[in-house]
Amino acid sequence: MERTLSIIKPDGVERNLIGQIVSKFEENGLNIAAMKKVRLSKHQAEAFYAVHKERPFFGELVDFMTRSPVVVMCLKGEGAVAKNREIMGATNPEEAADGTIRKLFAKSIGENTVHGSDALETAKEEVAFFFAESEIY
Ligand code: IDP
Repeated sequence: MERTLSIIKPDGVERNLIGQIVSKFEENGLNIAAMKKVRLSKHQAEAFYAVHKERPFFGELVDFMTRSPVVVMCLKGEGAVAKNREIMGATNPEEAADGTIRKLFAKSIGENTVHGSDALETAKEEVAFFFAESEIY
């Protein structure tokens, strides 16, 4: 069993897509082990995306992620990290496979509806960024 972090980004929450996105995870065998809605502070968004701080889009990314609430989830299942990435689709929605969340819902490479941890080690750190052990079922 693996755990991974998923975030429904502001563009997804603003468009009332929470239910449809959560259904995709459940239909594909992932279990929602923890879930909450939060409004990220600038400080939190900068810390969460610290790996991208030298990228030209960093400021835009932080502004986007803080403009309205997000839904954060700990997903659990066999091969959850890779499975979540598969369900999400490529970063750029134009390159995302048919049926993926980003192909269905994302508007641009920046406003791409969902975040998912990219590896097991990052997943551990990202889950711990948002959830205490006692909140994960
Ligand atoms: P990922 O979310 O698919 O793992 P990353 O390359 O880790 O993709 O980028 C993190 C996030 O930064 C993306 O999901 C997207 O929101 C944003 N981003 C990535 N590339 C660009 C870009 O070229 N312009 C604007 N935003 C970008």
